[in-house]
Amino acid sequence: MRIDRVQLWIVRLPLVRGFTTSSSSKDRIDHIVLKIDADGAIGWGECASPADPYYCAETTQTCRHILEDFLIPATIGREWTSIDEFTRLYRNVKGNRFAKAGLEIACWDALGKARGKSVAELLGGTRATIESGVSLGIESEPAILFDQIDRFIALGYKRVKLKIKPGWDVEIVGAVRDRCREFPLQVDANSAYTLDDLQHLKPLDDFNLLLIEQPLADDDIIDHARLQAMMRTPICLDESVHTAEDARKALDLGSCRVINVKTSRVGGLLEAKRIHDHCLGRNVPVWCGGMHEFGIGRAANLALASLPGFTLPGDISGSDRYYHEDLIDPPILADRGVVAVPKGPGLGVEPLRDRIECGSLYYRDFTI
Ligand code: OSB
Ligand code: MG
Repeated sequence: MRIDRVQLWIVRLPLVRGFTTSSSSKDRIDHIVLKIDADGAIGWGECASPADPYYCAETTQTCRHILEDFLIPATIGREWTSIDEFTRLYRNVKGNRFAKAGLEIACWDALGKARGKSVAELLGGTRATIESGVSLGIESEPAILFDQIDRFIALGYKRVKLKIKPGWDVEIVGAVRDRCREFPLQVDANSAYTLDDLQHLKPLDDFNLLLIEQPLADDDIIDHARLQAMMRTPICLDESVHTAEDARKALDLGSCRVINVKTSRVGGLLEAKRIHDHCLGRNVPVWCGGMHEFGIGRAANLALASLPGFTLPGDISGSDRYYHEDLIDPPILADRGVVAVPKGPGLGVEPLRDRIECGSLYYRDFTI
């Protein structure tokens, strides 16, 4: 395969509901959308980096810079026969994994279309449907959160994830646990704590949580190991894991017992599959996290989550939770908390050009 043309948009969509975590607050999402022409096959990709550097170091604009000045020049016009070979074209580019993921996803889509196979099939997926949970932000009032929880449980979603931070943790999680008894519940701190905050973290052990996601620093696996040794509840890493090697080291150290695999955080589907394979080999459960993806990135996440080791419900909710109108039509939706993995060739979704252009803040076209 060979990429002859890359089209790049920055697309802005307003969120149906604002989203607040311990580290950021947003009411709209700016993602880069990529379209590649490769040997006559079209591939779509999405960079799901946040616009601000509060979750990770990358932003929409750093992704644009790295794509325009390094990744696209390194790959356009070059021959490749596998995704592994494709990613080697930019192996000298350090980090910047959200940027890499956008282009890599587009290659999977084009490769699938060229071979008449879905990306899920190319990856070795075994599931036709995915169990879906919801990730609920920090609210100004507990009652607003309770209403959200009631609504999504009634819709059939399979588990609830609550964002926590100091001051919105033990009390609120306890109150939610009292309201929804046995319902699968987990929390995500987005790095809001240190080991000095044990008075906030230890009591979480009493709430029968599935896991506690990224309680400590984004660049830490040492203190997470200390914390895991003190807690019964499994710790799950998100921000700290960028590669399969990171996953191995974190598991060797005992820093976590579960991993949240995000296609975009780890540089694309190939590295995400490597993390999955490593965890499956060690009997470590994984689940597919999300970054408020538009339909393109959401479809890539579904292909990933079709792999057999994704045994916990993911953050791949229906698009209607996030957007009034997605870039793809029909949008990806949940039915009683279950989302179907697209079956068509490639990612199996078709973005609408007018929706992209309507939300577009920026456009550039690259040809050989
Ligand atoms: O930490 O998992 C996270 C969204 C943006 C950035 C980071 C995170 C999240 C979510 C929402 O939790 C996941 C989703 O619903 O797409
Ligand atoms: Mg997280």
